Amino acid sequence: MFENAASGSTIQIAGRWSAADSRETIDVIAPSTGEVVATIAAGGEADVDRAVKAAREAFERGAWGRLSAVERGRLLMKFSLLITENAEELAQLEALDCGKPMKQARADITACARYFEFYAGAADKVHGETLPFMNGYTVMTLREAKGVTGHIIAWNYPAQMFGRTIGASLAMGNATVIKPAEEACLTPIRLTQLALEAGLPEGAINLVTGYGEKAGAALAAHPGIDFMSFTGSPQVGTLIQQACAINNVGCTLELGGKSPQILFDDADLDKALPFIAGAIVQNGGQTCSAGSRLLVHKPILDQVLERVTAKFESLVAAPHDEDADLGALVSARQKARVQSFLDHAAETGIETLATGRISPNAPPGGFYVAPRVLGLVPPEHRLAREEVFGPVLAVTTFEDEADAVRIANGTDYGLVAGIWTNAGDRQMRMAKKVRAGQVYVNGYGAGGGIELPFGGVKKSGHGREKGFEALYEFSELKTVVFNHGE
Ligand code: TXE
Repeated sequence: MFENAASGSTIQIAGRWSAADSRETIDVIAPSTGEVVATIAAGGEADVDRAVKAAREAFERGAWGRLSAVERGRLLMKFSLLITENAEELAQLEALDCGKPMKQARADITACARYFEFYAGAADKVHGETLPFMNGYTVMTLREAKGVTGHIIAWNYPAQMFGRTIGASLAMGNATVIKPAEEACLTPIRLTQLALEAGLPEGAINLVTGYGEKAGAALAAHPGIDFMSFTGSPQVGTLIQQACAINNVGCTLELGGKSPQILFDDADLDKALPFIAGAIVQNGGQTCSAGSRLLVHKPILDQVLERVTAKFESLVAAPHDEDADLGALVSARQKARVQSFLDHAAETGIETLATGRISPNAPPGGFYVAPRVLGLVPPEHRLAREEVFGPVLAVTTFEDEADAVRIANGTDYGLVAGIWTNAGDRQMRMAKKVRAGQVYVNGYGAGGGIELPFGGVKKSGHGREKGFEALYEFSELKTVVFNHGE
């Protein structure tokens, strides 16, 4: 374990590491064993205030604010290369802190490095336009940084979220303050160390570890923040938006989903089934874009169930040092939450069609949940409407295309959808009718697309991350009008 996380000096402000002003700490628990492995600072209002002021200083007067877009891009590229050099150490931290299998943790670190690579390249390619106007005028738009951006991220993909939100904001020239989730801070802390090592000026990234209700709430409410980026639950998303409304600043909210995989009777099942299992088992189902609902066209129900249940019965949850199908869930709280959904399913007569296994090597103190297939789940049932955030697939049937659209759109969420059909005209109709921020046709893989705009509609949130769209979110458009006469 690196020094800061062992000693609790996990708050980074203007190049300096420190403990919380209050000296309070939080124990870091490894989900795969349930043991305490580190201590982090429980930052609060005073720490957040110092961090926001440091970011403001870096943006307005410090070295960061004086860099050109080309120079910012070069530093982000150095940072990306340093992440890759330290990838194995980072992957081990991510696996330890989140309970992920090493294979998943390595993929997450690769994606994190790739975010900084993408945004390094993009930094000097975002630009304004000249616009036609009245004779005697020349009008141009400039894309400028917003200033100081606040970032509150979740515990399910800390390294990836750090990459996508901090990478995009820094590329635009903002100075940042990040509050990672109290359950999973280790890679954000280590990444911040590496950013300084790569030469990012002091104050460009400030990091305050701590609880959401204290450090997170203080960050969202701070009047020195020009824009907030939040990933987490819809309940907290509402609080963030309220805080932003009081300060009259914007925010992007990424709040999860109940994403459907829609399987028509003409689909290529050999192609679809690995994606269907992968999309709900990846990261133990603790993925905003998890394909947690399987909508099956009635004529193929029996053959689909036979194959899906066989697949799930072969899956094993195991500690992160193995090449496991899934690891432990992030916390005892999350395990209890998933269990409460399973209990509710049983109490309301929903059948468990398949159950995977927990490896005998899994320590008894770890937070393991065996993957499940539940069915048939009526579209109005809680299991078909609420985000379980665990390895639980809810199977529902549909009669025809219209029924599929009605059920797919019948939840409060709208993040991702998978459509499986070989009929070209149906592919196009469905892609247009399903309400989601991202739609996959004969595929599914929301996590990987660094270049692809990502975000939700309805209760899944608003605003877009990833790709160039994120750069637009983290910038302001200024219109400059020259009245020079004819
Ligand atoms: O989220 P919270 P939780 C969903 C998922 C999960 C459920 C609960 O269904 O089971 O939410 O997870 C910070 N002011 N998602 O309770 O509390 C907190 O410290 C400011 C989906 O862990 O929303 C952390 O950094 N910040 C989601 C972040 O918010 C506050 C990922 C997320 O925690 C705060 C995570 C407050 N008052 C959960 N309270 C996705 N979109 O992928 C907490 N936080």
